[in-house]
Amino acid sequence: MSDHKHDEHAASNPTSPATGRTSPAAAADLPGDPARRTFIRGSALAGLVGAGGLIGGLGLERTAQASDHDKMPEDHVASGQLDEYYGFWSGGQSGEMRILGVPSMRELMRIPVFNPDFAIGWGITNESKRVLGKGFPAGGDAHHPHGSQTHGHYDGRYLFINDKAGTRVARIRLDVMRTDKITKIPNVQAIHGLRVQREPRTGYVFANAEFRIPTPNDGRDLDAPAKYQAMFTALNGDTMEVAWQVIVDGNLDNTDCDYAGKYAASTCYNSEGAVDLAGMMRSERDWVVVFNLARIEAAVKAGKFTRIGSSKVPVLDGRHGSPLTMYIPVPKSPHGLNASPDGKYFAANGKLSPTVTLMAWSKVDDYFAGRLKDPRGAVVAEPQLGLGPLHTAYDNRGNAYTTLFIDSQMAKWNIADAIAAYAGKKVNYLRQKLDVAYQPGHCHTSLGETRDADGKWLVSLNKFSKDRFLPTGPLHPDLDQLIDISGDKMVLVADAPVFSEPHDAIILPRRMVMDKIKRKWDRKDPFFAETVAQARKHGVVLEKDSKVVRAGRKVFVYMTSSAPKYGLSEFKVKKGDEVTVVVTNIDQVEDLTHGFCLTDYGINMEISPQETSSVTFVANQPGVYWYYCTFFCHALHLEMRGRMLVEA
Ligand code: K7E
Ligand code: CUA
Repeated sequence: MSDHKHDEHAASNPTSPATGRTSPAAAADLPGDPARRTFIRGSALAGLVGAGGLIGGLGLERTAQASDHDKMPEDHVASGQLDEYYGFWSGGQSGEMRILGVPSMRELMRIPVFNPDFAIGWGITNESKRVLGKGFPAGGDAHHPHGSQTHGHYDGRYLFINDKAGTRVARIRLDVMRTDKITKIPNVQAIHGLRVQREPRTGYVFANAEFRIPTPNDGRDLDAPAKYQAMFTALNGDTMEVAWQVIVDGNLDNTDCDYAGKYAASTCYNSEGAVDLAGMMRSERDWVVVFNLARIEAAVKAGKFTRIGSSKVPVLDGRHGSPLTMYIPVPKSPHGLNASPDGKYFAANGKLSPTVTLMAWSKVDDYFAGRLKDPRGAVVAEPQLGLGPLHTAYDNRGNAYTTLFIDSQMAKWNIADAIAAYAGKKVNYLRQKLDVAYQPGHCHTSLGETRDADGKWLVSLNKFSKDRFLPTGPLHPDLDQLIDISGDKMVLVADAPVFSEPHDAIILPRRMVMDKIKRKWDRKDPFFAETVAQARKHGVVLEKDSKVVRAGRKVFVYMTSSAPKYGLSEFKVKKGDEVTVVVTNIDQVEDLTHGFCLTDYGINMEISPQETSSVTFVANQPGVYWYYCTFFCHALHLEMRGRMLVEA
């Protein structure tokens, strides 16, 4: 009777509405008039800096159009059916990662990463604290989820995500969907852009520091911002240790790398090195900086680096004139950086310029080989797309899709035609513009950051939802819109409201993820191995024994859980004892998770089938305290409880 937890509810709550509210307006199908976009400088700045006015007007101009998808919507996933794709969504300033089904856009699960979470006890259990580290911050600002790759294909080992607020990078195991390593990046502040090495494998995880700070940052230099620095960081994806850092000019925004394992590249804004808005806008051009991985590794090997403060990390100088880097001038304040899945190009998105600057990796080869003198020669196209290009995604048919933040549109354009136009040919590279609602930031295509881009789905991650949903108070959800790109035209098929605020997402085929997923914990899993080892020292067999072991003022309370009972229905400690409760779920039934909540002690944790979870606290309040199961596991779930007596 214990294997039918909430079946009725689980299957009946698809979040994506039927289509019919979409607005692939006929007019928007016509390629925009590039001439109109040359107003960009004035109006884009007004739109971005004084966002209120422009955004305020935009929603009202939209007229809902009947969708041509009247029959079965593309995104319809019936009750009980599985989605074709897994989506991994950043949870933004919630600090978590989320799992969505695509195309239903149903939220399947949340993975706490940088954020404490009472449901599963993240930040409460000893196992999670080992990952989070001592004195972890209260949360995080996660932007960019990416999946580990081998030869440019997802390999289903890990997900990685940045924390801008806490200057950290986290790794999540795909088999159990749990965060297993978090690394604080030294010498820098605010890790923003994040990507993984594709060739030969991940390998490196590349992390951009966005804010420039004094080096070392030890309480000086508020008045000398010219001395501030930002660094590009590479971590080892296997150990999550920092491999090296490169000092750059300007601050780093987004990053991507090639498909050959030779280069990574980052957009830089604020080449002025300013510390206020006006100063950051002064120059007409900023740049993309390309990192030559082989040269950086050789320089590390040759000892051509410094170390800063107590950090062991090799720090190299990659500023202008360094042989390690290439600075490609692009229109000012570029944002997204996106490598095309054919392995040939990378695009810097204009943000304040109506253009995307497309560069060729082969020209980067030429530059480092001395065949190309002017780095600007790496540019092979600079299509004008519309106002506020932020990010670009790709299909497998040579097309690119760029979000236009200010125009609230998705622009589809053809790469080959854009290159031809840049070379002087009269061709129209714009294929379509589709209204989205509203102000899109990232966009992402199914498998679009790998060689396996399949040109089926595009998601537009919109920052504003305004009038699209029942009002939820002053704070509105973001709106992630799913677009079918399998045909010649983009067709909007689903709206998914999302909590603040996913910046980016990736979409993987379900078979590759499902192949790796564990339905129960392995008793030998490293996630709780340390807890198991400690029990062994106490002569406790976690799968069998329920007992209390006292060592001075430290008390270890071991118990099993099996629906609907804990192995101990009571235990005694003394006021002031440091108590460690270790619960092992010996149930074998899939989905039969128990919880352990200790009333009035601020403790809850999840114990999934075959998992061991533990928590340590000081018993500072005398009295009887009930502990109870928080996951509805059985008809007698409410009776699954026991008492802790804290003796005065
Ligand atoms: Cu990838 Cu939002 Cu951090 Cu663009 S960022 S939107
Ligand atoms: Cu165990 Cu509810």
